[in-house]
Amino acid sequence: MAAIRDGKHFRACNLCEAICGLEITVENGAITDLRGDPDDPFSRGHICPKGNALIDLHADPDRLKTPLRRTGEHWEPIAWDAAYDLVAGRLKDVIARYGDDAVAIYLGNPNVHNSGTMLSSGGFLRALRTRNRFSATSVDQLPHHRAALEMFGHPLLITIPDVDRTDYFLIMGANPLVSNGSIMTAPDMRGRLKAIQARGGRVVVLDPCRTETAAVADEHAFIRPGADALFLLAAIDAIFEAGSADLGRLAAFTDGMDDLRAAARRFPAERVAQHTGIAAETIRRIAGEFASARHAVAYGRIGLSTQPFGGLCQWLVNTLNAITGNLDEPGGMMWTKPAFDLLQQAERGTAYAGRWTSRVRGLAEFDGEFPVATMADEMLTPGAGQVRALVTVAGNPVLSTPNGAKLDGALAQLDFIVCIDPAINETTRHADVILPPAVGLEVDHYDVIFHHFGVRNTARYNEAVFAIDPEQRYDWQIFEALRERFTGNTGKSPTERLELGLRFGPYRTSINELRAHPHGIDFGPLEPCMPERLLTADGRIQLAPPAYLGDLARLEAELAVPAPDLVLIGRRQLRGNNSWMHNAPRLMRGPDRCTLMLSPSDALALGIAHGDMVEVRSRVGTVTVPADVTAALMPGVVSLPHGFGHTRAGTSQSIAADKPGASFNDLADELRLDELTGNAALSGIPVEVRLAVSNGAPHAAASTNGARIAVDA
Ligand SMILES: Nc1nc2c(c(=O)[nH]1)N[C@H]1C(S)=C(S)[C@@H](COP(=O)(O)OP(=O)(O)OC[C@H]3O[C@@H](n4cnc5c(=O)[nH]c(N)nc54)[C@H](O)[C@@H]3O)O[C@H]1N2
Ligand SMILES: Nc1nc2c(c(=O)[nH]1)N[C@H]1C(S)=C(S)[C@@H](COP(=O)(O)OP(=O)(O)OC[C@H]3O[C@@H](n4cnc5c(=O)[nH]c(N)nc54)[C@H](O)[C@@H]3O)O[C@H]1N2
Ligand code: SF4
Ligand SMILES: [Mo]
Repeated sequence: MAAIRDGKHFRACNLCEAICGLEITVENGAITDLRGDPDDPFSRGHICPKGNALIDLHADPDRLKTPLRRTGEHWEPIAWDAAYDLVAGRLKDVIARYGDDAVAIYLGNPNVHNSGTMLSSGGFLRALRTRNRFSATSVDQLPHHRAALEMFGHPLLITIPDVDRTDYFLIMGANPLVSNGSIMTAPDMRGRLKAIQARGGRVVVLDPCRTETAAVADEHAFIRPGADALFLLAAIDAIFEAGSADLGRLAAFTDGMDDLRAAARRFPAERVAQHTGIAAETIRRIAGEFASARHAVAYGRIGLSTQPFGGLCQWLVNTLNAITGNLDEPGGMMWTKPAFDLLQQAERGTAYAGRWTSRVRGLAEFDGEFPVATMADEMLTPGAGQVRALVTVAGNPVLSTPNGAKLDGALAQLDFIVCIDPAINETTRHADVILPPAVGLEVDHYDVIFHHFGVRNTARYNEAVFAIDPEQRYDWQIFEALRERFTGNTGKSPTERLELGLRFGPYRTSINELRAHPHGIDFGPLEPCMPERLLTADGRIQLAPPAYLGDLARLEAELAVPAPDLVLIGRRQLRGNNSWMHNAPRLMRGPDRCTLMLSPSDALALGIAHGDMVEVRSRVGTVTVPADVTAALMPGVVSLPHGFGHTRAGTSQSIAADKPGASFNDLADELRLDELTGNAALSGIPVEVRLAVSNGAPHAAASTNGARIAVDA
């Protein structure tokens, strides 16, 4: 479909958390230019290769625009109303026969990048009344939510690093130069890191991989996967022992300082050094530098969350910031005040977790969801409450959740699956009905979630660039149509909801005001907001919640266990987005990127040369991929990107299938969880690696750290 009008369109990119402003030029109904919007006060013209891929996504011939129903091995087009009737009828049948919990829901990551879904899916999903709700949260940021809830009283009171004013940025388990930042909406991370250094500050990276971010940092240290909680406790202990722990203004409304001090005492630097791979004096030096910096902030992301101690890690990141006077202070960890504030109606002391448990593994719910690592169990284990049907929205859990092969098998035996998704991928290929919404440049956009994670308070609303064809539907229309078939009524449109939220939000703004500022409005830097914004029952910060103190015994036990010889970690790549952008031609040019990175010393010991095909085996599966021998990897650690493995039959992603790679999650063990939060432990998986097919190159032909960066950038 042609663009709505010729001329320049300004729009925030919906692909990742950086929400860069884009300037899109349209002539004769088609895009002739797409670049970073220099007038966006937040992104200032920044763009990455994925931004341009919005053009490919829009034009993708494999993208569905009208519903499909399965007939045996084939897909058949079906009219929208008939599709809605069919979906509602089949779901109601399952519910009538087996009960509400027989329907499961899986919500994938692009949901949170899409205002239509964010603002309109709730009515239909609640009407299903199932407790079997799952999402990408439990393979991602669940530990952040848990820490926010336990310490500050609400899952969304997540802390955001004030990168633009800090003098010491400690980055653990994140690679923002490639991911473009996560739970830290901050376009142009390279520029923002350089600015820290330009004002005399330091950037320090702890990562088992010498990443693109590590390469521009002032200091990088290898840390053993999963050992971050030990490092953080030792750093906290060192700060207490040096007498420099100081809550500052927070002391008046914070509890638990003594408990924290006593807990950290059990993990002095000398005790954890060997396990972390970082010398005791280095731990103490970094702790001292952190405590004495004018403004310092510690930040941990995917590498800290998706590991067996993810809960402890995100708690300790917050406590390290707190005891050095860097919580709720400029240049430290802060909170946003978004124009559309999801916390506006939140009440103090509300329970959000542990209210019920999953049927098969007895895992606790959090914010109404179970850990996705047990979704297949609920489908495969017979008995009352067994899942028989599935609704997915914007997700590909076969590639994105642990033990994807098991889930793949579980999906194949369900009674009914409906996928609200524009692609036939490894998950949706199992659907009985696919309902494809209009996406990307076809939809109006306001970032409901990512303005909550911004390093500044900004807001931006942009209209669609392209009109939709008469036979296409917006996702909110799909949700309303399904809701009506369950409840007999419909709700407010997403635009009405957004308008209400903006009008009653902290800046009393409106869609019209945002329309008048198509580059976005900057409401200024983050501001101290505690204790006013706290939502704990007693209105105080909990520095040492009992659940975390209780989990320390599990961590301590780890100190006695010898490390496995080889563990697997993941990585992100600039030219992809989890599992779903491998069908964009401009991103897929160049070499095969689904390679196993391993250190030269491990390669030598295993008899593997650069470019050899190697077999990687874990408890749950085996994959074969090319080896990339590189000094960027810590010895004892191998790295594979996730989101590949486009090899399964019956998908319709022609470009992706050309360079299919292998799926990390065919190796990820669904039984490995952070036991405290239920988040999947995707990092640090014990594996065996062996040569499968030699490429004949001599062993010395190792690539270098530099070569890897060149491939990605
Ligand atoms: N091993 C390993 N596994 C991981 C991770 C890891 O680091 N390592 N990372 C995890 C993380 S952080 C995440 S967020 C998850 C992501 O995992 P998921 O949330 O399951 O997302 P994707 O696999 O990227 O699939 C996204 C789907 O959304 C569809 N889609 C795109 N845009 C829209 C839209 O606007 N509307 C609708 N309805 N559909 C849309 C795409 O076609 C695609 O099918 O993966 C997790 N899995
Ligand atoms: N280009 C691109 N951008 C993306 C995405 C994408 O797929 N592609 N995905 C988006 C999504 S959904 C998310 S959630 C964000 C994630 O954003 P980030 O958290 O920045 O994600 P990664 O780039 O995977 O960085 C994780 C780092 O953790 C390290 N690591 C692994 N295990 C450990 C460990 O045990 N300890 C420590 N200290 N480090 C460890 C890895 O080596 C890696 O460098 O990125 C988003 N942005
Ligand atoms: S960094 Fe993220 S938001 Fe910015 S252009 Fe790239 S994908 Fe889009
Ligand atoms: Mo994510």
